[in-house]
Amino acid sequence: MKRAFITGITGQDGSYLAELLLSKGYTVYGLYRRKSSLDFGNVAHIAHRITMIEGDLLDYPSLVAAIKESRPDEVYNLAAQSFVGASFRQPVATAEIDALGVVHLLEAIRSVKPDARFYQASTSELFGGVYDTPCNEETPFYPRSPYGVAKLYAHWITKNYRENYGVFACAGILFNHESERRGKEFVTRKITSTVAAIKHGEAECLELGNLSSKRDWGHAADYVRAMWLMLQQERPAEFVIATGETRTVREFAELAFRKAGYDIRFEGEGENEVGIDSKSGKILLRVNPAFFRPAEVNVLLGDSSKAKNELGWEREVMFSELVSRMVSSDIKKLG
Ligand code: NAP
Ligand code: F7E
Repeated sequence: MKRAFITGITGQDGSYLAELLLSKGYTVYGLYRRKSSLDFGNVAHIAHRITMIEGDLLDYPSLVAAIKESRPDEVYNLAAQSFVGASFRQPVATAEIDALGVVHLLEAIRSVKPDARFYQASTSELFGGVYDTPCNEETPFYPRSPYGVAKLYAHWITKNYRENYGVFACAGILFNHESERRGKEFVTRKITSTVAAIKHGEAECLELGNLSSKRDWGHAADYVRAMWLMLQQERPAEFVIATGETRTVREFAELAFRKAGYDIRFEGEGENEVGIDSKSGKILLRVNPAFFRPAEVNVLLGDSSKAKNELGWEREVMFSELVSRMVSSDIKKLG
């Protein structure tokens, strides 16, 4: 029976990956952070099937102890300060966790279990300001946020440990992936949870920043399958994982409202743009400049041909179904 150690197990991807590995018969270990109120986040429902180990990416001794205890065949490093917006306000913490945290973990692996296979959660934010889309494994990087810059270090140190020390280290360059478990500060879940609140009469209006920003959005359950596939290959490598389609924030919001039974039309431009309910004439969506970023990544679109050819990876959840599932789940939760 294979053993896997997942950091970031309480987050969105960690929970889907834990479910996938349990279904494949793995013994699963997960790293959780000490908090004032103990909760296992997105894995609370399966925590009894996982050995949860307390630790922190910032704390090397706790990682050494975790690797000693779990003796993993596979390590998935999903832990991160993952919100781009917060990285502008907390650049140092973001760098410490997302960049240095990774070298702590790689060192712990190298000294305790050097034959463990390692997956690093790289990101399409590495491409950032690149306008030559779709991006693939050969596209040059140009990160546009402290988050992207920290992840760039993590990406290269992962490759470096492979080349210098022979660690079986892979990096998945994943484009945005969302789900019913997505944190509520990310734009998709902010939209679906607010649409649900409006539907239940608990909110009046959704406030967003840049509506014209474009993202390549898939479902997290499909993307964790790609992580696992990468570690089953003969040789470690980098892979882009994406849907190959891109939509604006405006399109996501329009569809989410439609799934909840509202037909909204957009009027105005820039900071004055609003989304109006065609039936009642009420303003359901407003632009609030407070949600704009100091530096924006305007468009992301990925080409995952390599993953299709070499891993046999395909996404199963289409954009419309992703939005439906998130909206229904949020409406149900409030109900
Ligand atoms: P998420 O829901 O924000 O989960 C992040 C996880 O990291 C949480 O379990 C969090 O624990 C943990 N964590 C944060 N700081 C830590 C620290 N210092 N030590 C140990 N654990 C720590 O993120 P996600 O969406 O699942 O993303 C998973 C990974 O993929 C992240 O590395 C993210 O940057 C990367 N990524 C995500 C996407 C995407 O679209 N979702 C795309 C590309 C790459 P708490 O529960 O205690 O906060
Ligand atoms: O923003 C715009 C915002 O915060 C998407 C993380 O998982 O994917 C994620 O990063 C877009 C941006 O995700 C609001 O300006 C407009 O252009 O949902 P987001 P992200 O920044 O793309 C990458 C691949 C990761 O690696 C990250 O970990 O939406 N936007 N109005 C808004 N964004 C937010 N959050 N809130 C708004 O009100």
